[in-house]
Amino acid sequence: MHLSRRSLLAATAGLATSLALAPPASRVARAAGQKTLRLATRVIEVNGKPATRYGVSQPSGARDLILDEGDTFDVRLENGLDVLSGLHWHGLNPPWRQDGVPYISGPPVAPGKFADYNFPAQPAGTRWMHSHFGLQEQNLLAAPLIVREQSAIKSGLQEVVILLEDFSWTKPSMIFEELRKPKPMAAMGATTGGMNMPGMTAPASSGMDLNDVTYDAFLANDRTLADPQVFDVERGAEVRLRIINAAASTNFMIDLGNIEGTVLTVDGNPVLPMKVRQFPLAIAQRVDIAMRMPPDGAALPVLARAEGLAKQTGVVLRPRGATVAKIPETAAMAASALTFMEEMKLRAQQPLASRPIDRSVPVDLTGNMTGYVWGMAVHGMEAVPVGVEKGERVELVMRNTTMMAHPMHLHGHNFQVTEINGQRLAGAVRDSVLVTPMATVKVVFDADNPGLWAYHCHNLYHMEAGMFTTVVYEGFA
Ligand SMILES: [Cu+2]
Repeated sequence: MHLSRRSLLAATAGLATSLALAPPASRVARAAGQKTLRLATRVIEVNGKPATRYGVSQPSGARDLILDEGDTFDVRLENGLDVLSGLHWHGLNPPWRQDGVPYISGPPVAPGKFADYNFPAQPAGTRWMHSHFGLQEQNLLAAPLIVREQSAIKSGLQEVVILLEDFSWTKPSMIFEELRKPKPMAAMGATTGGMNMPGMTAPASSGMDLNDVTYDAFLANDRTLADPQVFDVERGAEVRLRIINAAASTNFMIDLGNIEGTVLTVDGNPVLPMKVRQFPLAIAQRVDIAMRMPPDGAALPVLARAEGLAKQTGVVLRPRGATVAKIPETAAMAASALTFMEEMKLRAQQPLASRPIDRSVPVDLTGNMTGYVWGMAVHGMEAVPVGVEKGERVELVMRNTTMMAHPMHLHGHNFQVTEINGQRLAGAVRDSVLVTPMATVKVVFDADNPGLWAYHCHNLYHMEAGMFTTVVYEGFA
């Protein structure tokens, strides 16, 4: 673990370990109405070969945890793995002790033990859950967590949940080790151990670096386009897609082909309807898109292309009787780099109340590929937390000083995007925003959930290499 993160954790370790989240295991009965999630290994098939990976499922075998708006999040998490683990409820705003981040909100869950969670399942929308322990997320320990909006329930639309992931046959620890090996400038651009060096996937002149890791496959609901999931839908019906980017370090471009869909929410939060055929989905982000099946009854693919690459994954929507054509895993053209074009157009349907900013915090995103060292400098200082007081309107001014894009995620709060590269906007309410190379993005949030919250880059390897800090309320440090 990176030094800055370790020193940060040292400051809070005493607090975190003294407050056990769950009572002693095996002596406590399961409460009525409680749902059980179990972490265990599972075998999936990737391009004809079996892969043993982590996973989460319910006693029914279901992967997706689906609740209704207004429900209580009443969950027992059992760790059936032989390693310390846990799940974070990404996009929900629980009390901080139930956020599922080891050593920040509480201890990890030991093998054979469990932890109980009980809080209002809010805000409603497309959320997800994933391990926040080490590199387990790259081991596919992630799943959809949907709190269906009353409006979605009433609409009666069929819902199609798509979880996107990046897959490698190489162990996550090996991928990270390879990334951290010193890279002499002369070797830049040469392929080393399956890693992409700067310049490999972006025009040489831009100096931008899109992908650190070369993946073996991209998955949609654990499957590749060699054998995609096929959803049965009604001819001409309107369908609500809930798409989740659960990849460890891949941004995607969602591609609806010739069909125009309507963006309903981003990161689970309603936006003014926006018509799209393509939509960028950075790591950890979600988008809900309503799309109508064509009257001719043809099957439709919903595709996701990895940023900077022609490789794609996806699912198929199939009306009764339609034939499903084979979809190539490589598109005709590479997806371009994600930009702010769509983000600039998004408008929150429920913007934050208008009020002055009480605290503006400069957060520089720092690092370089040569040493694979990443960081967050708060008020110009590395390895210090963002201090806030309850009741404040807080602005985070994220300035990316690097040539990579960083999907920045704040726990326990949803923020509103208010400025991109100097241009003011009443942008989307989100929990994860992509800050492209050398860009500055401002977001605001209301400090209404006291505690100690993770605030980090959601590129798993950037986070592991130090791009991680906390938001700490007065009285909680
Ligand atoms: Cu990053």
